[in-house]
Amino acid sequence: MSNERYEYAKAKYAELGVDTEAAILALSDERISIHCWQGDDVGGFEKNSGSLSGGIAATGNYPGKARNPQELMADIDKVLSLVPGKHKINVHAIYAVTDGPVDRDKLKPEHFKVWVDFAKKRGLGLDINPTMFSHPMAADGLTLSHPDEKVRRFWIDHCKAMRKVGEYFGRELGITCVNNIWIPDGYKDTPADRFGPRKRLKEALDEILAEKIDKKYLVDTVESKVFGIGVESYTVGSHEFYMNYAANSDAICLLDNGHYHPTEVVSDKIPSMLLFSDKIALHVTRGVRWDSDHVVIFDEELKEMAKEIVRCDALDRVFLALDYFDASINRVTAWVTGVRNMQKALLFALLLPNEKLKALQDKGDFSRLLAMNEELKFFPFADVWQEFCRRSDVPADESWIDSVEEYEREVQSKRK
Ligand code: RNT
Ligand code: ZN
Repeated sequence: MSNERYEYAKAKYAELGVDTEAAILALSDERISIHCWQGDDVGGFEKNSGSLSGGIAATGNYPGKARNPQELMADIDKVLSLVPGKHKINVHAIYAVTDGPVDRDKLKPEHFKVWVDFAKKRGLGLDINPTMFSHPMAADGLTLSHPDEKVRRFWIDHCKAMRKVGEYFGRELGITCVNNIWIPDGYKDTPADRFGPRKRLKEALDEILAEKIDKKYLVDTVESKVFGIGVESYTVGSHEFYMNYAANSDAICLLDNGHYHPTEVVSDKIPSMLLFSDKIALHVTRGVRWDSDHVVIFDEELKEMAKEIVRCDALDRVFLALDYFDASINRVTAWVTGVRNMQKALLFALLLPNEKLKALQDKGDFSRLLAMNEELKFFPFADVWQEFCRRSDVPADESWIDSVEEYEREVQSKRK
C-alpha cells in the first residue's frame, strides 16, 4: 500500500516547519512504563493475599482476569503486539514469583528473576514498586508513618528490599529502574496530630534511601496523593510533603494526575517542577469525579501534559508511567487503549509548531494563537500516527480491537 496519506501529512506539517520524521523518531525512543497491575486488578501473586486495600479500588468483574504469572505475561505479550515502540513493564512487589510464601520484608532479587528473563527476551525495561497495601501489616491503613515502631520497621525493610530488586533490574537490563514509593497512610477523620506522622514518614524515607545506589541502575520516586477512600481527611504523603522531600534529597517527585483536587491539573505543574528538578516522574491515569483510575483516553489534559513535556524539551527528563485499573472491560483492551493514547498524545505534541505558537504568545497575538490551536486539532495527525504504527509493525487502525476479541475468545474466556 502506498503512503500517499503520510506523504500528504508530511508536506502539510512541513508548511508549518514541523518535521514529521523527527517526531516519529523522537516518539520511537520514548519508553512508557506499562503497569502490570491492569492485568489482574492489582491482585498480585501472593498465595494468601486478601482483598485490595489502601483506599484504592478496581471495580467490575469482566471475565478472563490473569490468575498467575504465565497468564499475566501472556496478556502483556498480547498488549506489546498491539502497541508501537519499546517500553518498560512496571512491577509491584506483590508480583514476585516465589516457591513458597515469602513475606514482603524478605523479598530478594531472585524472586523477580522471571520478570528479568521476560524483559530481557523482549528488550524491555522494568520498574518496581514496594506494595504497602493489601497486607495484614497495613490493616489499619498505616505503614511508614505508623506510630508502632515494629510496623514501620517491617515497611522500611520492605522498601529497602525493593530498592535492591530495582538495582538488580537496572543492572541486568541496562535500563534505569524507577522505584516508586507510594503509601496509603492517612486518616478518615480530622487528625489530632498532622506533624507526627509526617515526621515519622520523613525519618523512614531517610533510612530507606540512606544507601546510595548507582543512579544508572536505580532512581527513587515518591508519589503524593490528596486523599483515598476511607482516608478522606488527612494524607500523610501529601504533595507539599513530597515536593519538599524531593527538593531536599535524591528522591524524584512522582505526580499522579488522579491525585490532586479536581480542577488542579498536572500539566501546569510539569514546567514548574522541571525548572527546579532535573527529573520528574508521572503516573498517567484518568480520574472521573475522583481518583477512579479509569483508562487513559485522548483527552485535553492528556494532550496538555504531553505538550508540556515536549515544549520543555524534557522527553528524557520525565519518567512516564501509566497507572489505572479498570476491571469492567477486557483488561487487554484497557491496557492497549491507554498506551496507544499516551503515545498519540506525545506524537500530537511533537507535531505542533511549538516555537511558532510561543512566538504568538510573546507577541500578544492571542487571536491567532487560539485559532491556530483549534486548526491544529484537524491537521492530518492520524496519518502520521498510522505511519508510526506501520513502521513498528503493529496495527495502525482499529483492527487491533478485533485482535483482542479473538484473544478473548481463544485465551481469556477459557480462564475459569
Ligand atoms: C494509588 C497510587 C499508586 C497505585 C499503584 C498500584 O493511588 O496511584 O500509584 O495506583 O501503586
Ligand atoms: Zn499512581
